[in-house]
Amino acid sequence: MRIAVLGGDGFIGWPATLHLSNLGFEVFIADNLSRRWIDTELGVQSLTPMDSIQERRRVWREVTGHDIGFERIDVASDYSGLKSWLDELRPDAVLHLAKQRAAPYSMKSDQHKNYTVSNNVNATHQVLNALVELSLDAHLVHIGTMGVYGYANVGATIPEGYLPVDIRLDDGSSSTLDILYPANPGSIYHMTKCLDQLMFQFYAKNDGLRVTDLHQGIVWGTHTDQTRRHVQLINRFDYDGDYGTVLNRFLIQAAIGHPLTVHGTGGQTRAFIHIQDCVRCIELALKNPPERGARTQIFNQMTETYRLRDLAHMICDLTGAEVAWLPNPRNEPEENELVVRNDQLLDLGLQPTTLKEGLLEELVDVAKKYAHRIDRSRILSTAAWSKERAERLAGSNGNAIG
Ligand code: USQ
Repeated sequence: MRIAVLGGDGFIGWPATLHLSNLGFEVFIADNLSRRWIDTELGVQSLTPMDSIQERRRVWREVTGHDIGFERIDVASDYSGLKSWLDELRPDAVLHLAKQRAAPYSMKSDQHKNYTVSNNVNATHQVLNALVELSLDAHLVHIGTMGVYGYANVGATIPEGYLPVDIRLDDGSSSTLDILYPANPGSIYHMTKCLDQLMFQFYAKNDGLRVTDLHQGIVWGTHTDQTRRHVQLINRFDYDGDYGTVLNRFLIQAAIGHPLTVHGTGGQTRAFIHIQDCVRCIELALKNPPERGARTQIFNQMTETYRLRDLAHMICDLTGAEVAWLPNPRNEPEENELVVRNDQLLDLGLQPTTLKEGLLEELVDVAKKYAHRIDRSRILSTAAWSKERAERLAGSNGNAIG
């Protein structure tokens, strides 16, 4: 199978590329290297030292004999570049990760909101548009988010994308319809993923495109079997307040003796998946496309749910860390329940890696090894969801941290 990976230089794109290349697929990356530029903009760096994309590909070829293609293309703004690249490749599948993927970054300022919306929405639309224009029957696999469902306490299990609803008809009878689960985004970033869903719905219906949307939970971990093969194949690992995600952040904080930055009560419950399972799920999705003419196939790509304060306590028990209870910069329910169906990927063969399997310790070790690269002043999350929350944050001045 020939696969075009849009955004193959990122946190998921890179290990996914290696995983697919290792399976013997022909893999070609298009990436504008924006994640590296955003590091420069923010003045932070990955905890792990990353080589250039060219060097990474060279090392992979040396280690495995497999080539990975690379073209520097801005998927969101360079439509003709994207189209001619796809036309030349004629891939069997397109894996789409060419997104600004951080909720806090998307909420930092009006400019970051504009950038996130224009980049993310245009990127998805230009890919769909190009596939139709080129009459390319490639299976599009997109990394979406569990965040499209929101975190309201509905009291019912979250289904995989679609909700059967009874509609009361004018004659008093009723009819059942499967609708996209009501979108309930919690940030500008999550909002773009809700908009993606509508674009997929339209293009699957109107043009018969084959689309799989993977509604992914929070990814934790950094290494996969393939990134472990050489020190220069290492994956990026974000710890800062804009791009670091909660579990990886807590583990890094524990490793360097920083109190764990729990927002609010820590009563937020979220879905999680390890990076190794994430790349396996991508493989499973690629191998199991929907039929042409079918609706978008939606899989919930997560393996466990945890309440944040339980996670924090688990890490404190493991490492002796302490918790800092911080004002929450986000508008989100203080407490929520989350029960999620994920039968489809399990049925396809996913064997979940759980938090209990010793990988937490591995991450603490990675963090200790590279602790000298951490700028402690970049740990707190400063992007606030509203002006009122920004004032509260400024007032607290990070005082909860001893
Ligand atoms: N949180 C803390 N302390 C921290 C950082 C985060 O308490 O130091 C809390 C947040 O307030 C939030 C939860 O942890 O309640 C999750 O935050 P996060 O930054 O780990 O994750 P999120 O912003 O939701 O976004 C991440 C990825 C995104 C992906 C999403 C999956 O950046 O690309 O789509 O996880 S999900 O959360 O399931 O929507």
